[in-house]
Amino acid sequence: MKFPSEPFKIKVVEPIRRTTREERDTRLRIAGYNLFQVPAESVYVDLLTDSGTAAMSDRQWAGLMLGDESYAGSRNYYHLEETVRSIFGYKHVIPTHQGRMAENLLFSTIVKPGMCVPNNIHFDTTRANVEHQGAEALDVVVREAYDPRCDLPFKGNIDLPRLEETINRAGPDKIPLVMMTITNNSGGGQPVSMDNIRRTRGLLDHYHIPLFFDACRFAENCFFIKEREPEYAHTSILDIARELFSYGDGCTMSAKKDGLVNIGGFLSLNDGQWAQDITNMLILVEGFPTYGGLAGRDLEAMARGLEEVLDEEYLRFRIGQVRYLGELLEGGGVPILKPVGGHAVYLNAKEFLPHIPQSEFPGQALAVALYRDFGIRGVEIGTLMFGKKDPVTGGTIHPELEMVRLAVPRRVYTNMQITYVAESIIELYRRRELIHGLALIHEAPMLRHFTARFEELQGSPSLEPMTV
Ligand code: PM9
Repeated sequence: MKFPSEPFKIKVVEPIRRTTREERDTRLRIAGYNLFQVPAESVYVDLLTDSGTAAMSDRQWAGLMLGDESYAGSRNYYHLEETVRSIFGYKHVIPTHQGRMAENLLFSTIVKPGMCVPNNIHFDTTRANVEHQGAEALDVVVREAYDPRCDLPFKGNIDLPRLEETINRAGPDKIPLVMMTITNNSGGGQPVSMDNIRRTRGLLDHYHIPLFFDACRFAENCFFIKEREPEYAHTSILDIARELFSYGDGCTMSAKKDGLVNIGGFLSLNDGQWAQDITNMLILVEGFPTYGGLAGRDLEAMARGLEEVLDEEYLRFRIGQVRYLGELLEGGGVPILKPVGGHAVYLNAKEFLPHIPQSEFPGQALAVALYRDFGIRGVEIGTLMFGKKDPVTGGTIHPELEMVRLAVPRRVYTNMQITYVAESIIELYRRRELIHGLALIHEAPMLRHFTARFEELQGSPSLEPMTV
């Protein structure tokens, strides 16, 4: 079956509200055209993020009732520790309330000002946490990652010659670790091959530099390895994951993605001294090491989610549903980043809206139009999220990719809702010249996309009032 149907049935439903175009227009104005500021109740299909938005299974909900809320030594921590060790294989397991806290603890412990942290592409919170330490966050993904039309199986791979050049330029002692984001979110949810991971490990061994994974979407990455690297065609997802993590020294994890939970994360690593320093800091800012900012029941749901996410039936449907959306859009002529990633379809805003220059935020303008006309919320991954100030001219350095990400929550929407999304975007594409650019009127010094405010440059196009 090309697009496998849902390997689950629905036991609980959450009604979603239909809204008028007029209401959505008002919401946008109040929100300063920032979709992070729009109340979720005014959204019909919410593809803002696949993070923390999964539907938990009956087994996970049952696990919540087994939460042991003891301050120290909760049995759910030991279950989580055992589960993480059996998949990831690292000695120390440090729970955190979400991924960015794991990043913050790791980088504040081992990264010093003037250092450099290479990654295939840093996600926004990873970049911000590295830069917050006064270090450089450097992206060293293969060149093809920046070409949305280039259809290669592993566009998340690290460019090894560039990595080696960086090590020689900065000096190995200035590189406390190399990160690898699996799958590579900011580059289109693209996977990294086992071959590339093995070679990266080989290179780093030569310079005695540790390798860490940003493991949020590790199961999806492992599924792509199984599908696309022939020698893994008959290996289980669990065994692929075990081999993959064996090439690293540790990982940060936002379990809000492939942990199939609404909150949770962890850091796992081998180095005893780092683990001790991180644990000391954890106690100061997050909580005792056997709960790390979470309730016992959350730890149980996370342990169970990590077991479930390795199920191949689930992954085949999951990757298939995202691919289904991508193929419908392509069929309608809509420019998308190729190949379709693991958790999201990325609209290529530069090609969708060639009449809007990057200085007028075409990605954000497209996301705004999609919400206003159809009640669908995506997220800009482009100039707003990754544009940088030029220290010399004071102008903006635009990122190469200007995209709108449609991230599909896990086990939440039916294929009919996904079809609605595709048909809406195809309709919007037909009248794309009606969409105008935006002017930025407020920005925070860091992670500006969450709170930025805009004005429309030419007012909103007047269309028939539309209820979706
Ligand atoms: N990613 C996402 O939507 C949620 C925040 S932005 C709306 O993609 C990677 C690769 C991520 C990520 C979060 C984090 C941080 C780290 N690495 O959100 O702190 O995609 O749990 O994880 C989001 P937390």
